[in-house]
Amino acid sequence: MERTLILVKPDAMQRGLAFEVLRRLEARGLKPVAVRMLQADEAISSKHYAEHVGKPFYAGLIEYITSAPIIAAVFEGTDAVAAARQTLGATRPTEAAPGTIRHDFGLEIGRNLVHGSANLDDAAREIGIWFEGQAPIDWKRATDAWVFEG
Ligand code: DAT
Ligand code: MG
Repeated sequence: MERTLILVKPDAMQRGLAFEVLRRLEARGLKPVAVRMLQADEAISSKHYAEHVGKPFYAGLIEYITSAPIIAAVFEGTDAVAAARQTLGATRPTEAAPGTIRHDFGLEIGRNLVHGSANLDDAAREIGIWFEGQAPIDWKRATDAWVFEG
């Protein structure tokens, strides 16, 4: 089954919304298989956001993501990458659909609370970055058969 990398960003941590963000993904049916809290430094953040180097918002993005602790998590499930992105909502909160995390808790693109991998290749790459040396846990959840048909 697919796995995707989620980051609860500093604004969600500072605003006391960290576990609301994680709760929404979990309630959707996605299964947590790895979690860690850390304060990101420039080195790990620039690896994660390598595709954005040189863009006008890059410096602010690195400053933001390193400004407070974050929670990195891996969620597993059917179409986990797309499903998580759907629950997160569009990158710009004012363009995100009602009911999504970014819509319901955010207003500005530079304070959009949460990251989710964009595709399967990115998910594998990002899980490697944030969980180097910490293997996700393959576990059978008691409710799996009620969430996953197969
Ligand atoms: P996403 O986080 O939805 O994958 P992205 O990969 O295009 O979006 O950008 C990464 C983050 O960078 C995004 O969550 C917020 C910030 N960002 C993107 N575009 C921006 C812009 N035009 N101005 C300010 N910040 C931006
Ligand atoms: Mg992205």
